[in-house]
Formats: sequence, C-alpha cells, structure tokens
Amino acid sequence: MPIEQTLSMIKPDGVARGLIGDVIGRFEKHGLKIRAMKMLHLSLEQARAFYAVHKERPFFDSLTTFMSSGPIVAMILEGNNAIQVNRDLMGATDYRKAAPGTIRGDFAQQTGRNIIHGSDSPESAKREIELFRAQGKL
Ligand code: D4T
Repeated sequence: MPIEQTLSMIKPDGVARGLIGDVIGRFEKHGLKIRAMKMLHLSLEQARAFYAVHKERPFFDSLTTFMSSGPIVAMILEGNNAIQVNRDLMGATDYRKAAPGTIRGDFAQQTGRNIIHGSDSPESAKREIELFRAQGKL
C-alpha cells in the first residue's frame, strides 16, 4: 500500500461547533499521522483559489464565502492510502448520504456546512498541499 499525504481542513462550521478534537482524534486512531497543522483564516481570494475547480458551479460563491467566514484547521495527513482512508472517514459530500460513523454522517446538517474537506485524488492532494506550502501556511 502506498504511503500518501493528503490535505485536510476542518471547515469554519467544524471549528465553531467545537469538533476539532473529535475530528483529529478520529484521524489519529485510524493511523493517519498529522505531519503539519495550523489554525488559520482564509481570505475570500484564497478560498476562491483553493476551490477554483468549482468556479462554474452554482454553489461557488456560497462555498467560498463560507470557507472564508471564520477560522479553519488545515492539516497534512500521512499514511497508507491516506487519501482514500481520509475520504472514508469523512463520509459522503451530501450529508443525507453520509453513513453513520463517518464525520459527516455523525455531524453534518447541510451539504454546504459539511465540517471537513479532504483531497479527492493524488493530483488534488499534490496541488492542495503545494498551495498551502507556497503561501507559507503549513
Ligand atoms: P470538499 O471539496 O469540501 O472536501 O467536498 P467534497 O470533495 O466532498 O465535495 P465537492 O468537491 O463536490 O464539493 C465541494 C464543497 O462544495 C459544497 N457543496 C457541494 C455545496 O455547497 N453544494 C453542493 O451541491 C455540492 C455538491 C460542499 C463541499
């Protein structure tokens, strides 16, 4: 199994609801190593750059306004198949489809407020880690 790195963010709703410890505990218990971590507040411009792949989608403005509305916790996670393991721990994007026992299945109440972000492919992980590293944020 490949050792991978992936980018995780606890979104402003997860921070505001006091879920940082629970989420990080899940990662650690499942064997994902936290290689870097920082609480920070994205500007609207940084949120738009991060989610540029979604710029034509109808939810782009609400997503990026939300992501820049308060502090987040950004992390680089590392482990065997870390990208997929992290996605499995997160649960489905649509909170109604997120399985119980996943982060979103246990906590999310809206798709637009779904607690957590995780890179969805090796290409995304590389791009997202480089984006945070280039800005000196992680
Ligand atoms: P992120 O990128 O935040 O980890 O979420 P996902 O990888 O699980 O889902 P995504 O890229 O399809 O969506 C990005 C982000 O947009 C919000 N969203 C999504 C929304 O507000 N309305 C929607 O209809 C969808 C599909 C939630 C996650």
